[in-house]
Amino acid sequence: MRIVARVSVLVFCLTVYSLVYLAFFRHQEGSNDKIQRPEDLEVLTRLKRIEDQVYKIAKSIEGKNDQVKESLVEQEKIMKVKKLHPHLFLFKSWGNELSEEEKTQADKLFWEYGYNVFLSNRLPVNRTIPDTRDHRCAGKIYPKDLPTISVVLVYFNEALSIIQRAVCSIIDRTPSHLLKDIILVDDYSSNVDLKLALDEYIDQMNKDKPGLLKKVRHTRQMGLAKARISGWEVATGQVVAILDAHIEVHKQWAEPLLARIKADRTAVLSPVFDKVEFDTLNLVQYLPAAHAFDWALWCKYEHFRPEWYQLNDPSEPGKSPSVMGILVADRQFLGEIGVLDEGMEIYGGENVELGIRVWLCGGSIEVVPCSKIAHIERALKPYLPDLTPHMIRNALRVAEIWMDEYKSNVNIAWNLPLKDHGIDIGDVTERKKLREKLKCKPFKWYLENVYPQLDTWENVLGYGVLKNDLQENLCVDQGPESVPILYLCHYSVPQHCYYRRNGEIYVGGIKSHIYDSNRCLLDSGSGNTPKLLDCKQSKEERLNIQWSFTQGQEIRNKNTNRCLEIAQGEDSQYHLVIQNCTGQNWKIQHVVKKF
Ligand SMILES: *[C@@H]1O[C@H](CO)[C@@H](O)[C@H](O)[C@H]1NC(C)=O
Ligand SMILES: *[C@@H]1O[C@H](CO)[C@@H](O)[C@H](O)[C@H]1NC(C)=O
Ligand SMILES: [Mn+2]
Repeated sequence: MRIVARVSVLVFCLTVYSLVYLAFFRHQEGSNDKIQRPEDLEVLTRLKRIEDQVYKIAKSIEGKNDQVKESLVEQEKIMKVKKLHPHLFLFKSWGNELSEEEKTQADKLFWEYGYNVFLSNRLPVNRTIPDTRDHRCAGKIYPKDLPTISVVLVYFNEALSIIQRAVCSIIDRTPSHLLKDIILVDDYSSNVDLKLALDEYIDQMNKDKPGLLKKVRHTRQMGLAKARISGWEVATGQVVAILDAHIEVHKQWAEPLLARIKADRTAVLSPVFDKVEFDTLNLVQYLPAAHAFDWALWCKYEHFRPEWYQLNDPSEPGKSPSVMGILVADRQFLGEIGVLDEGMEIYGGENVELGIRVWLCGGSIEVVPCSKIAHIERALKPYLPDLTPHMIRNALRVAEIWMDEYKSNVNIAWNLPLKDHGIDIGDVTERKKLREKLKCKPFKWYLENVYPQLDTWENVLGYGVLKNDLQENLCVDQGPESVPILYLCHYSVPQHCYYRRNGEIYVGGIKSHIYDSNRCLLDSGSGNTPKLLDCKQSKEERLNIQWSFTQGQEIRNKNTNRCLEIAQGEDSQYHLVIQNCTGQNWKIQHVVKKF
């Protein structure tokens, strides 16, 4: 059977200091689609249908030993991509005029850092970038007596010229009486120029303004959350901005943030990012959007709430369920609500944890359109393992501490059993105590008031692979088009099925948001071929998408009374069919509520 693959675009949280787009081909179907930007929704929806390969983007910081082992695997995948598309990345729209020697050098640097260091080293560190703010921003007047700000830049194996450009932009574009210090947090980088050469640069900068630049260098990998906390600890400004180091701040980036926090010290803020292309280092303007996530706790862009659109002024701050990672907050308030969860490992989920905690424990999150930051979206970074295990672990931890009766949704999203999944989430007692001490609201409040677009999945009864007991090595699979198939069990997304109390059966994943539609199994009423179609559309057309199913028994369509069964075709292979019920039995992998 042909192996079918489709592309999914995963959007990782921005704040990933070594976020790595590890682009490798996963030869299987996947529908783990993440939405990029509201204005890209249409494009992405279309892409989802036609794209044909899975680009998995991954990143991680890993303990040395694991890294060596796993990096070999990752390296192999990257080599494969490299071989298939030698110039796919760096030279697609840049570098035509370079000599072969320069190209080789640029390519080497690119594979080392995941962005164009060759070019970065040749651009002025004080380059100007276009003003991409809404035209209303330039006319805004901010109070004179704003709070002071500390800027924390967290990085791991960043190029020196990139860090210098970030620092330079902050110094040039923040009013000097407000800029208290810039704290460089090195989470155990290995590249040499971040040692002596960076120290020399710091000394030189501090000649003009002693103490302006500070460096925290860790002697072992702390992971994103702890590295950020360590920067917060050193900060002395009234406000602290915790940023990536591969950024450049825009003109007047600080004033709108400081003014908001002056007005409300419990507001935790995010600027709006522009994209800096990894190859040309050119800027692509992004429009403001809220920051949010799905039940796997992958971050995604989200529409603002309707009230924001009613303002009809895109320069106004908008409420947001979460942050992508970059955050700006009153330093003391951030401390009062527990900064970040130190129990988070490596990467992932810590931004969602912050978002939920801030909202539930007395604050709010806002995206501030007049504050803009240009951020390099890396193309890839080799030598690093898959971050998924860390994502899962951290997501389960967030669920356990914050999500009350909804915590099982994280298990469902990752297709893990509800109990005994065997994943160690660390000690959560301190964080649970913090939640009690701060008298935080229940998670239900968050779902109802802050992020109602999240589907609560309350009526999901069963999830996981779906097997017929006549052929237990075969699983129901979404198949290539709109016809579900039987396929050797591989337990990944295309085979993830869901049974809901309303009788719907999804094949090939479940969407986290109510505005998205799932793919429903249906009996077209004639013929023997089952179909898989958009649920909302099927409902409108009154197609037969409701099934009665008891775990371990038949799956019978409520309208046509026919069953989902398997039958041997002329090729002697088993196929998925719809036919008069003959008493075949099905089991779904995990049961949420007995059915
Ligand atoms: C950048 O720095 C150079 C050297 O100090 C200076 O001549 C130039 O005017 C600066 N450019 C900008 C845009 O500030
Ligand atoms: C299926 O059952 C219906 C109703 O019992 C019957 O009319 C029909 O002939 C059956 N079809 C087949 C293919 O056996
Ligand atoms: Mn980043």
